[in-house]
Parts: sequence; C-alpha cells; structure tokens
Amino acid sequence: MNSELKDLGIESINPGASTGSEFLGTKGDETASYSPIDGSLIAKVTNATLDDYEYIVAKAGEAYKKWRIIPAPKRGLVVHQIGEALRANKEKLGYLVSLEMGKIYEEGLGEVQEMIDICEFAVGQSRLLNGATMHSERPFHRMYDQYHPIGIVGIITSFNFPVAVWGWNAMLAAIAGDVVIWKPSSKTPLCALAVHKIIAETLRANNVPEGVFNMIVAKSSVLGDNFAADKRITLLSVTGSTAVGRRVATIVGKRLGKTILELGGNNAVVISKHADLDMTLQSVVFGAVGTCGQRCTSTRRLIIHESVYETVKERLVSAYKSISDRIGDPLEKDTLVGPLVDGTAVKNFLHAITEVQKQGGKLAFGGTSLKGDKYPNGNYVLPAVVEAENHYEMVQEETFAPIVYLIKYKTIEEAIALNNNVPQGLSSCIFTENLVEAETFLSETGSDCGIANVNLGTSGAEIGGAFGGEKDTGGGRESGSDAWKAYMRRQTNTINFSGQTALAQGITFDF
Ligand code: UN1
Repeated sequence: MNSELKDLGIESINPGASTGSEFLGTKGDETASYSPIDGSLIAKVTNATLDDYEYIVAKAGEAYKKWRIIPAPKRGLVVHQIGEALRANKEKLGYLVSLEMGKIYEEGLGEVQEMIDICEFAVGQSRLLNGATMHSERPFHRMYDQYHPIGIVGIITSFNFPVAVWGWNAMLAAIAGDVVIWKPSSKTPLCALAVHKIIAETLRANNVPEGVFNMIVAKSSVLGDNFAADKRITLLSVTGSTAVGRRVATIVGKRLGKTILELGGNNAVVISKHADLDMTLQSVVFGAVGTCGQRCTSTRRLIIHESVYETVKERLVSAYKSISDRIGDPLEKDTLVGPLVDGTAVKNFLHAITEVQKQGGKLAFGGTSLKGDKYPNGNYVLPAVVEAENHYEMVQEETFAPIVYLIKYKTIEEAIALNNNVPQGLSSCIFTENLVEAETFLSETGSDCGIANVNLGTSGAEIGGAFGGEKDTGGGRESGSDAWKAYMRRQTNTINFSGQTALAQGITFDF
C-alpha cells in the first residue's frame, strides 16, 4: 500500500458501508478495485448485505429527525468544513481518482476542486432557501411558499466522476436538511470510502448524527431494483446510462417517488464558417479526448460548415497525431489521455468503430487499441475521428469512449436540426463570431439541450449553473442555479388574520 492510500485510510480490505464517520462490519462478498492503469489490485472492499442496508435506512431515518431541525445556515457550516477537509486532501484524493478511475491527475484534481466548489456554493445557498410571498385576493390574508426537507435521498453515481457528482447531490441535500444514502459505482468504491474517511473528523467534531451521510457498496443483485422500489427513499438521484435511468425511473415512477435523472449525452459542437478555428480546435480536442471520452458531456459529434470541413478535418487529425504519444499512465505529468476504465469499455469502443464503418462511416484517424509496454492491461486506445452522417445508428448512440464523428452542414438551420436530431439532449455548443448565428443557436428554435454554449466546449461545466439535459438525458438538474429546490418539498401557506371567513374566488357559502 503506497503512502497516499495509507494517508487516505485505505487498507487492503475495507468495509463497504458507512453511516458518516462510522464504518459497518460488512459481511458480503468482496469487490476488488483494480486500477485501469495497469490492472493491478489497489484494495478490496467487503460489500454490504441487505441487512446492512436495512440498518443504514433505519439509521438515516433517525438521523433525519435530528438533522432537519438544525437551522440550515448551521448545516451550511458543516458543509463549509467538509469543503475545507477536501481542500486539505485535494492532492491525495485527486491521486486516488486518477488511480482508480484512470483520468489524468490534472483532471483528478479538477474533480476534487469541483466538489470543493459545490461545498462553497452550498454554504451560501444555506442562507438562501427562499420561497416567494404572494398577495392574497382576500383581505388580511398572507400567502407565501416555503421549502422543507424531503427525507432520505438515494444517490447512485457513475465511475467517471466518483467524487464530484456525489458532492453535487449530497451537499445540496445536506443544506436542505435531508440525509443521503450513496451507492457509488462498484468500479470506484475506494473513492467513496476515501471521501468518507476525509469527512469523518468534521462530522464527529460537529456532532453530526450518524446516518446523515451514508455510503453503501453493494452489488446490484443485492441493492438495485429494491433500492428504487423502496418507499422510504423519497428522492433518487441517478447518474448513469439512459438504460439504467429508464429502468430506475420506471420503478420509482410506479410508486410516485421523485427522481433526478442525469443520463447519457450525445454532445455536438457546431463549427461555423465564422469560427475562430484555433480556439475551436483547442476546445474540441479537450472535449473529445479528455477523460478518454468518458464524460457524459464529452464531445461526440462535430457539425462542421462545408466550407471549413476539410480544414477542420486536417487540423483535427494532425492534433490527434500530435497527442498520440501523450496517451499512457494518467499519473505521469505529460500524459493527456489515460486508459479506458475497463476491458468492456475497450470492447464497446472497438465495436462502435467496426459498426459505424459498416454503416458508411470513414475512419480518418485512430480507432485501435494500443499494445506494448507503455500500455499494460489493454485498456488504452487511440482516440478516433470518423467521418459520418448523423442518422447512422452508431452516431445516434452514446459510446462512452473517445470517438468523434464529423458531419457536414450548409445552413445554420440544418446545423441546429442535426444537433437536435439525436435521442439525447445534454450539452451542445457553437463556435462562431457571428452574433446572429450564436443567438439563433441559443434561441427557442436553437439547441434543445440542457446546456448550450457559445465559443466554449461541451464538457467542463462550472458548478454554478444547473447541470443536466432533456429527452433521453432524463430532464433532471443538479449542481448550481436553483437545482437545490429538487431536494426540498414546497409548501404553500395561507394565513387568515381577518377574524372572518372568506372563501377564495368570491364564493358565498352561508348557512
Ligand atoms: C459527468 O460526466 O457525469 O461538465 C459530469 C463536466 C463536468 C461534470 C461531468 N463538470 O464535464
């Protein structure tokens, strides 16, 4: 065990469940966490059982009763200290994110920063859980709405952001007065464990009841559909594939529970003839190959004006060539692209490349897996550039890997239609110096995505905005703006201080 892991409190075998600062003696089978970098075993986690889950839900229920009556700004102070604890451990946790998930260290640090940022955002928000006041139509009546906590929030996260996405959800839930039960991806259980070890001292020092921040590593066969079906979980926030989201939403919908769904994306960059191509290329390359194409916001399609199509293609291919020797160990300083998360991800990448060519796509660069000493474990791939048409089946799907499809357009209307003609609707952008094009792209006739940018890429959103998208992306919003409202229940209150009964809508009902 190296020193960073020791400092983070990771042992060779770790308990897979926590109620905040205490860890359960879980007795399920073991999940081994292997690094995608070289396939080596990092450490093991003992999975939770259904009994552990029942214990946690009961603990969460008790904790909720105490946590919800602590004033929100006081809860905010705890979140502030959680942010400080993360700041003090940023490098170590960033290292673990890189080691366990495979993104480059720089992006591992960025991810921890994203969680620190949401902590700061949540602290401010804890004094701003405001409702509106309305004027009553009746004399001497006061009317307003207020926000209350909702209870237990289930959080299911994906391997690609093993820290930050939990942070978005958990910190807003915490200031709202909710308690959380986090089921992290079984590919990244150690990141979840490390975060709990980091915040444990803060929770203890502030007497935060055990059961406010719960974590449970469990197989889907133990905790899957039953988690979604559990009425005690008032809100379930799911980040993952559209297939998983659809399944969970169907089960939660049946019991009329609440969900926040942040699912697949198929994000496009429109490159106009009025684009600054230097800037465009910088953003496109990061968007397409950053995190090895494993962000839900990764750039998957380039919709390029026909007059600059060949130039963009040539420049993109030469940029891809120039970074080819910067693929490798994500912990090395010069590396820009790390490995895919596992062998299945590599198989999906290669499958998409074969299939899209069958459908008519032309491979302009990459599309192979990399072999040799620099690439142990077979998880490294050469990012692909493919000339394609938007309607191809493969182009319509989200492949969680670095493949970017080049598509030609003639008019801005056509570019917008291409942008929108996919099932998903997460992130989008246009590169143009032309005001009319930019505003058209952002207008009601423009991009149908939850995120639409001008002259910046599809990935790397700041936490201050609401994050999420439409259609198959699920419609949920997390993180900034007024996303906090989803973690609370709204109540409309009318108070009559007139000393008389008056019915609304002017109805008389004398007896
Ligand atoms: C995700 O991939 O699930 O905008 C989240 C971004 C990051 C978050 C991505 N801030 O790329």
